[in-house]
Amino acid sequence: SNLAINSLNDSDNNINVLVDPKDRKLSMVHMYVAFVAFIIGVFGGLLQGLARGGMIELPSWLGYYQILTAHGVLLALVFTTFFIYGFFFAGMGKTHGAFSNRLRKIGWAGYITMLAGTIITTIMILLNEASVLYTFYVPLQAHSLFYVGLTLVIVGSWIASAALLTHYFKWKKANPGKPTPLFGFMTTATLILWIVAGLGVATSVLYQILPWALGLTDEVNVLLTRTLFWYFGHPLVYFWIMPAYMIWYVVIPKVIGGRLFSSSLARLAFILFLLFSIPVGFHHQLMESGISELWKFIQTVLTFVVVVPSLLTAFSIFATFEQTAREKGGKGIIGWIKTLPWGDVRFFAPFMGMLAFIPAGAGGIINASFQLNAVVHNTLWVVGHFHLTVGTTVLLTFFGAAYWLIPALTGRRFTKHANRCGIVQTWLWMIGMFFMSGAMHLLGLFGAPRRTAYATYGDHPQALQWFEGIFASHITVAIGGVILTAAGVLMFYNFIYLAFRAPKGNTEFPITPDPDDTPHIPAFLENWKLWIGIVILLIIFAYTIPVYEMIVDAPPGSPPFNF
Ligand code: HAS
Ligand code: CU
Repeated sequence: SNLAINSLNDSDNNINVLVDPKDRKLSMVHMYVAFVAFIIGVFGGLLQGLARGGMIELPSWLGYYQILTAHGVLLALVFTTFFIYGFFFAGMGKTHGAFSNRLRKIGWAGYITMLAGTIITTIMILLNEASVLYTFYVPLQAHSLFYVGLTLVIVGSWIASAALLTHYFKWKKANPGKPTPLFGFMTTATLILWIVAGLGVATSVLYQILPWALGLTDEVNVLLTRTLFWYFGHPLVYFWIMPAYMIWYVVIPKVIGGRLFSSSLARLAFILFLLFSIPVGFHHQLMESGISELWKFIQTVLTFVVVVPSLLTAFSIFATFEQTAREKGGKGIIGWIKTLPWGDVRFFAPFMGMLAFIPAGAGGIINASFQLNAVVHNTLWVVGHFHLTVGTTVLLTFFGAAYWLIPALTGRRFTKHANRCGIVQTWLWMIGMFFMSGAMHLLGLFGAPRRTAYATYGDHPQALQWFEGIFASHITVAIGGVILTAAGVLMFYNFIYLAFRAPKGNTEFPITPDPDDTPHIPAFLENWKLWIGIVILLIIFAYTIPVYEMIVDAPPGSPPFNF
């Protein structure tokens, strides 16, 4: 298992040359923001777990909802977004050639706009002027600058997207008739999804929430804000998982010394994500009044359609593993698994993420099953669900990429020491999450609420008995949180080590060659106008009538509520 690590530093001599130093710098500045946000977010999570477990009392100047907001915004929004854009700039520079000076400048403009927005938003949260959680549901009201900051993050990401997309389409123009590299294809699908989704939340913030927070309007249509939020919020979770899937599709096959199983299947999965991620937001609003059952049902059905590309991904990745292992002499029905490079954290961390995604995805299907949602909605079960999906699958995959990406960007070597720390880090994360997320799922089934500091349902004996089980207990949640904090600190150490301390040298940027079927890809897969057209039709179909009803039969507007 150490073989892979020994060879990776000199397996390809021009590896760094292939990402222009200026592009590496642009990518790396994203990583600094990502990991600073990460470590602050981790400590937010620790305080919250301990406070809710009744183990500590928060000081009077620090609120539970304030920390909860910081934790959610810094990890789920800031860490992910900055990591993803940093990864995209590096990967597009590697697979489609260096960015032109003009496009790189646009990339920087996007980065600076996002950074400015992040700083404004974080300051408002730290001042306790924005304790509205990462979903900022109205009528909870934050300082208007909080919304301004979030808008800047979205707009900045659009500017950065313009640079990335232009780079992709320039390649396409320069190589007529050729299928585009898989990395660019997947980046493009993800960014189109992100831009179309962002329009929903931007509309809500600019036309509804901001005027109301500034006192220009007295009341706000709560149902409409939530609908526009989830029109964005569901594709948001796909905006997190799709780059993780990209790492599974284009990086992991190279890391394990194999080839991706199929290029057209991978592309089909990404087109399906693009088409079906948006018209499904109502699965977050199944328990809300004011939306008729028919439209909830239609969006529930579409939710089950968007499960399909994840199943295609599971198939593709598993097939890639087996094919590679058998080529290397792996035998038996499952015995071949032994030939995978278990000691290489570049494989091991994402693999553990994949394993976590099996129960995570199953939990998602439970959430989406209309009637079952009544049992789990607004309980800790949902918090358990997203700590497995984004908190484990996405994060462990991003960590697995960071181990080679950070040294590749800074011109350093990915050492055995870093690899060993990475393996320990991955185990700690999995163990911590097993306790924390497992207990959250169970507590949720017993009715422990989410988005609240604590509730014992008036000390009802039955509730107390359920909430104080051996495993299903807030103490277990807190213990898991402590282990996760240790894992988070270790990851931050790994980042600092790989960015500043590891010996100078080369680290491979692993990208698998496009599979053999690439030249035979059906041309329509690359017809972006067609896909954008279908996306718009699906959105019109799923949202027009229910949104119209929300506006003409508007519920009574709500005045603001502040903590
Ligand atoms: Fe979810 C709530 C439904 C996926 C994140 N979700 C949330 C929230 C977040 C979130 C953050 O329908 C909370 C939002 C809030 O604050 O209120 N979710 C789903 C469904 C899926 C799903 C149907 N969610 C995700 C992903 C997320 C994420 C991905 C982040 C990255 N979710 C819901 C619903 C709610 C919800 C309801 C609202 C709940 C409520 O009431 O509030 C599906 O897309 C999942 C499909 C996935 C699979 C798994 C496939 C398995 C794979 C692994 C392969 C393994 C390999 C290794 C290859 C079917 C791909 C094998 C090797 C061996 C050796 C075995
Ligand atoms: Cu969703």
